[in-house]
Amino acid sequence: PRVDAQYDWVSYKNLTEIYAWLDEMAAQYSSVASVRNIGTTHEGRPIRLFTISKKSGNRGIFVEANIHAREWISSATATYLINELLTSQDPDIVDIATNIDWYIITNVNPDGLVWTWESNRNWRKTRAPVSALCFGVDVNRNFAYNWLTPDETGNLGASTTPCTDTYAGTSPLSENEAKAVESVFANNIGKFDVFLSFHSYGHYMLHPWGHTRGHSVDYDLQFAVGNAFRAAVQAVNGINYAVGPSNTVLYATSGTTPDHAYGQYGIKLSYTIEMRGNGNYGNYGFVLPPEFILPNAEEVVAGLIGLVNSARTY
Ligand code: ING
Ligand code: ZN
Repeated sequence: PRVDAQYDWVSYKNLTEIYAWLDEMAAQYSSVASVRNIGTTHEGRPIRLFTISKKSGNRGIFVEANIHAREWISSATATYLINELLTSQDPDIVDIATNIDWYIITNVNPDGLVWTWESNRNWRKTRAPVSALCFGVDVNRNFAYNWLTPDETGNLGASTTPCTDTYAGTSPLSENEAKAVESVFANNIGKFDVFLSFHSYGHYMLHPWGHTRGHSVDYDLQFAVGNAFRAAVQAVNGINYAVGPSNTVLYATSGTTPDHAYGQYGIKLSYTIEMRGNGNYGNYGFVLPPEFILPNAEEVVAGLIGLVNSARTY
């Protein structure tokens, strides 16, 4: 069900529309939901955290989305998830909404999102000036745990060159967007059992590590729960995600949110979800047509139910 007849998952929404809708949902469901500012971008926009808590004593899941500006499906799916958690009568969704506290940042990178709407649809980073002629830090290379650390093959998985798309910034957590996400971790020590970073594209369910090819201590657990997500996604529309450690399944990275969530804060079930498309059929990559928002969001929410029910067995 929809509270706001003007807001749907048929078209992509801009930042103003998303933020207005978050306000509306927090007001409508004020006994269980709230939205607040957790930081301010270089261009002065708020970074906002939406929380849902229906029962005291719950453990939590922390979701962040659209850290990369052009990955519009990630925030569209995050708002869909919020809507389902607050309005669905489906017993599986009522279960995860009632028995888990949800902390959701739908838009880690508001400046970047506005830039993709107004100037360059393919923009990834923030919009802070970083050198003569260049803008933007890759917030997903700016986190502290093993920041700019090469893997066994010497791959940094990030860049020290300001003008590149994976520029890591001048120091760990140098960017306001990263500081805002960090505040959610730091203010909620021991709260989260699951951390999810929503991205596109490619149909991947990635767990640590990114900064090393070595297996994490919790590899078997991470893979098993990731595989439950994969199976539950596939059951909806047949999309089959690849599951595994991000370094070997996708590519080397350092300073990402899931490595930080796991390495710095001990959240074992930390994942990057690379949603639709796959750059193959129809060549849809970051510019995913809006008719795929709903099928993507539905299968990801089903995947999260599978993930939660798997995690509960460990
Ligand atoms: N991909 C992610 C990126 O930041 C990733 C992949 C993230 C791998 C986190 C490992 C850890 O490059 C996209 N599409 O952004
Ligand atoms: Zn991304």
